[in-house]
Amino acid sequence: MIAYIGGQEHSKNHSGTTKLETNYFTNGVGGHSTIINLGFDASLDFHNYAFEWSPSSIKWYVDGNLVHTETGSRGALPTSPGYIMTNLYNNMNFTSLMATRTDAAVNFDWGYGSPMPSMDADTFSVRWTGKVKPQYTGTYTFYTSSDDGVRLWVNNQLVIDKWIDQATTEWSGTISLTAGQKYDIKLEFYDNTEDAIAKLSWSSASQAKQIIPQNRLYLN
Ligand SMILES: [Ca+2]
Ligand SMILES: [Ca+2]
Repeated sequence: MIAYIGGQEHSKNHSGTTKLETNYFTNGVGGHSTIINLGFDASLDFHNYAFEWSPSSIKWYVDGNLVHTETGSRGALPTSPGYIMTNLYNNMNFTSLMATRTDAAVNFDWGYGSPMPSMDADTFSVRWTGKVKPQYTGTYTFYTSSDDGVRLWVNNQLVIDKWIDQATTEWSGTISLTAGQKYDIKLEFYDNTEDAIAKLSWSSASQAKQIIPQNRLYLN
């Protein structure tokens, strides 16, 4: 499933930032695009974009207001919630939102590229948010591998804080978790120049180190 919110046109001078495009993909099939007039210029102020998945509907929100609903009448809705929400920004400080989608895991090596063809290859940022549900009780170690900066919160605790330009580097932090409980997770990332890499893994005494898999991630 990819639920997507983005400007209809993308450019550095913010033309086209008065509209959003929503779309969803089921097993890779899209074609459910809807253009929404925002009634404001999204580049001028901070606005909150979100969507909510359930088996029977997907709802898109702007500043807490429902702007669009899909119920499957245009094609089957995605059936799995096992994803993390992804906001893509065309600058390094999360103020120029380009698109919202979901990812099945954070395991990206964009090289000298970027997450979207219409995004610049440098000076972009990505924020992933959702929930993580551990299989075991105990102390978990979370690992980021990134180029460049990275910050990670688990259960609203800042466990990795390396908001710096850097070649690919792995950092880690630990937190105690309880099996089967969902915890808020937020990962922030920026690329300044050259390579762009973002990966998120975990391990515990009972859990071999792995990229946090789709079946342990939730949108909400
Ligand atoms: Ca780059
Ligand atoms: Ca870089």
